[in-house]
Amino acid sequence: MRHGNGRGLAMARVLRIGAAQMGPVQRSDIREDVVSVLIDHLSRAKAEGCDLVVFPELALTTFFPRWLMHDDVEVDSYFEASMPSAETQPLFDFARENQIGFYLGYAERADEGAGVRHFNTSIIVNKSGEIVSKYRKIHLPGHSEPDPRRTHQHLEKRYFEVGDLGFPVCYAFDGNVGMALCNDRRWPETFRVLGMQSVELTLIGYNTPTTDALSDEDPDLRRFHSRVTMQAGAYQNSTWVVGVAKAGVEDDHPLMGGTCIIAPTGAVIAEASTDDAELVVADCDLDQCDFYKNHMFNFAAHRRPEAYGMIVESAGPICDPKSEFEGSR
Ligand code: CDT
Repeated sequence: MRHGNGRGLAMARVLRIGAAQMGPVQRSDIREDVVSVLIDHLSRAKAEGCDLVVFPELALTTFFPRWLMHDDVEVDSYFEASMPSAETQPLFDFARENQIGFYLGYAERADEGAGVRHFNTSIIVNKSGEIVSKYRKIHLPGHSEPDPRRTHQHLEKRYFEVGDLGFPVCYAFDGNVGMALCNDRRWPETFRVLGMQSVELTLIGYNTPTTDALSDEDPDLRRFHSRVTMQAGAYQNSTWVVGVAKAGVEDDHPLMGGTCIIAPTGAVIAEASTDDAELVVADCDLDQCDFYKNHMFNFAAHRRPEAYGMIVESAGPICDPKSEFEGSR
């Protein structure tokens, strides 16, 4: 449906989006200082006329899953027990006072009655400074025990539970907005579940090391993987995608940049040019999703769910004809 302007004319739904690639956050940085960096991004974005700013995954802290920690107090120091909190309230105040929304990734400590739980979380805050949607990361990469073969650890499975909120899509900023976090972008299932909810704008924050801890994978290849998965997700699900990095050398560990804004065509229309703090701005017409949603990717007309059952029957492959052939010889 297109929105009228009261005079019978349809208006395009153009959102000006700021993708706020952040520089590194060091272990020694305190929350108040990180929040003021985020507010600087919001101010610059407001000056450029943005409606919405997208921040990275775990934007308030260093990427702490790279370390093995045994002290629960130390671990909890990276988590937010409430959102907003005294330290993060200025972000919400800025949003309300300046009529600008944001997406924010952070570590969530949830005390919901059945014990304390920990999630890698993102939220969408509207122009009134209200949280309108929450997502808890589903694809947690890495491992739960330290791995001596690795040059750096990736202990997300140790510090976070698998998200329990599915992949929500909410109506905000005049469109259907969904969220994912970092490793989720590598999985087509993420985008398809959002696509099944008619998503028009998909917001993704990430922290991706420039090198792989177990291989000598080329950094350019890793950038390519980040892009190709988001571009495919955008095109195949007729959605804008905003992918935003925390970049630079964080506590001696290089994180890649590559922040970009991708149209429903799959084309990158704006991108960061450095591995440092940068605000990437683009005008995103949500109505541009309609053509693909109505034609090439008209799901109702063309999808064949009767042939897709094995995708949800098990996590791993359900058969391996080559192994079966070799086993029978
Ligand atoms: N934060 C995050 O999900 N990072 C992962 C790195 C995986 S390496 C074990 C990513 O997919 O970018």
